[in-house]
Amino acid sequence: QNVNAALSMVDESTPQNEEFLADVLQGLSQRNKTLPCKYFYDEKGSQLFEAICDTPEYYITRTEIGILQHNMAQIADLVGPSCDILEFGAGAGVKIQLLLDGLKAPRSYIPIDISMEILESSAQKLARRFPHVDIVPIVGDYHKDIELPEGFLKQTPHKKLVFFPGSTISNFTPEEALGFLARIRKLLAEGDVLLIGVDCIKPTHLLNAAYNDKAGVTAAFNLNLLDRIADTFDTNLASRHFLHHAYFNSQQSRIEMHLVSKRDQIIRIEDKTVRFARGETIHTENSYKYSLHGFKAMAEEAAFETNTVWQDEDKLFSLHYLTA
Ligand code: AVI
Repeated sequence: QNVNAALSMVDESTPQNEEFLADVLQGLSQRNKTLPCKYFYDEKGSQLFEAICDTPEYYITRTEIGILQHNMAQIADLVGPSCDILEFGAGAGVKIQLLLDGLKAPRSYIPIDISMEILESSAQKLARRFPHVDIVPIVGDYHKDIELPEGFLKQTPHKKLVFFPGSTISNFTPEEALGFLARIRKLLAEGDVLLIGVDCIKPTHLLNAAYNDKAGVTAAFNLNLLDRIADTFDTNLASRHFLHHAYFNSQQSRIEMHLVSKRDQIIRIEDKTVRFARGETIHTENSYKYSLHGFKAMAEEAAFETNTVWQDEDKLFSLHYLTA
């Protein structure tokens, strides 16, 4: 049995309904209404996200997998033998399996995720496939300060590899992304590695297509946030009165996702009311796109050495190998 019990509840920030409600009301009371994208991922939202990854327009997942497959031997040589892998967000999918298969005798895999259930099911799955790897799930929220148990990372002389795939960093603002990189850097000792997937700037029509897939999966993903609010709170909010809208904002180098009100409406959520004019939007997500140079500059500002970067042939996506 190579799954250790979750080491500790390092963070008690599992989004409780109270925090969810406070965030919803705070976001909707602003002049430019917003909702935090981290609330996309309830059970239905997580399933929809998986489905987005399989749409023909959303190139990110399959391109990153291709880059990992194509360069695994070089990645394994760079990392060397016997490392400990940390991942923010629990991966049971293809990407972590490629790493666990391709690296030279990884010792342990430490997934850090907000959801104990997701951690447990992915850990069990991986434990069966990789009996020689120690799986040590930890409950924690990487959007906040990452507090690993005292001395946890310093207790072995082995190299640490932090894996942050999927361009999840894109959903932070550049300031937040820099702060996140700096926090990871502080967890690492000299020579440790951050292997991070970052989506690249590319022609606008490709970006717009990726966030407006023909089958409407991304639209359903965006609208599900309203269903989640409606299912959780006492409200007259109904997702059918909103439309999905996503476009590339080239000034800010980001995809913006919005929910557009189809009509004038007054929404009551618990004991508060929010007014919408027809056409008014709720800004639900940003997905920043980086040039190689732009991301390297940010990594260096966070005190990483930029080492090697791999891309696919079409230069859609990048995988950066950063060292502490
Ligand atoms: C998770 N994240 C990197 C995705 C992205 O591309 O920004 C979330 C997503 N939103 C719409 N489609 C996918």
